[in-house]
Amino acid sequence: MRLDVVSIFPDYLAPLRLSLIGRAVEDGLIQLNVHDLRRWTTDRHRTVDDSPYGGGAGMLMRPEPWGAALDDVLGEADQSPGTAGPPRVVVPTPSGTPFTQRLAHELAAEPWLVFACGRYEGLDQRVIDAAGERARVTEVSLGDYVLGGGEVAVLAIVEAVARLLPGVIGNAESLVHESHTDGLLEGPAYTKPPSWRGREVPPVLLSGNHAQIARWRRDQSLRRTADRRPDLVAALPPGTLDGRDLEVLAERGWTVGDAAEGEARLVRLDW
Ligand code: JF5
Repeated sequence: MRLDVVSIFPDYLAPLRLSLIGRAVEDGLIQLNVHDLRRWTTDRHRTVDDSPYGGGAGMLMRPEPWGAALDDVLGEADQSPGTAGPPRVVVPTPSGTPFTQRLAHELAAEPWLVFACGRYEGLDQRVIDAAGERARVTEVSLGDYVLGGGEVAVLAIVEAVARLLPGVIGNAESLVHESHTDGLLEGPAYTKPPSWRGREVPPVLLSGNHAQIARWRRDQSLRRTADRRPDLVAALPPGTLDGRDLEVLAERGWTVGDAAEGEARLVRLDW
């Protein structure tokens, strides 16, 4: 996979040369190109920002350096083996579509990703619109908070995507589990020693009874999901839940609602 990142702080992307991703870059599984946006400025002060039309607080990124940068980077299509077509362009922004494990898998199937890191209040919309006529552009959000720029979001997205590439994780089994637990949070996990500072590992995990262990883990996942992520519980298809699942969820106030119209769904009775 080829990755290009355009940023006014290219050093921010240095962690991509470390650890798991660094190894994949060294091994040639990932071709990583980090570009300084200011290379495409033409004025004495290498300006990348300006004030927004219509007024308002903060600054925006001027379109000209971005236009020139994307012309050059997207123009390299024919020179890279395996990247004959246009890349997928990813623009991190709090107003983007949510980044999920599903989107990580989708991006991992692309041969070429280009990341555009905004700073200040983001990019002039015409940069996104113009790039959209030459490539598939996806504005992506990591969550409902505001970072100083897109760089840290790119680190997170690249880490989530790279570990899905064949050969990046030695142990392919660690990826299998993830698809199994679809839609529920992982519950608590324990390792040795069995007793630590007066705290015991739940005895069921030491029992050797695999059916009982699986049931206990599912109970823990359901409870944790109900406590922390009611949105995920509401999205569970009731048809995939057994009687014990419903019992555990009922402890947290969830029940299968009236299927008068459409599909049956979980609802929370709050009083
Ligand atoms: C950014 C304008 C980009 O803050 C983020 C972000 C938050 N969730 N996902 C991404 O990106 C940097 C800030 C302001 C454009």
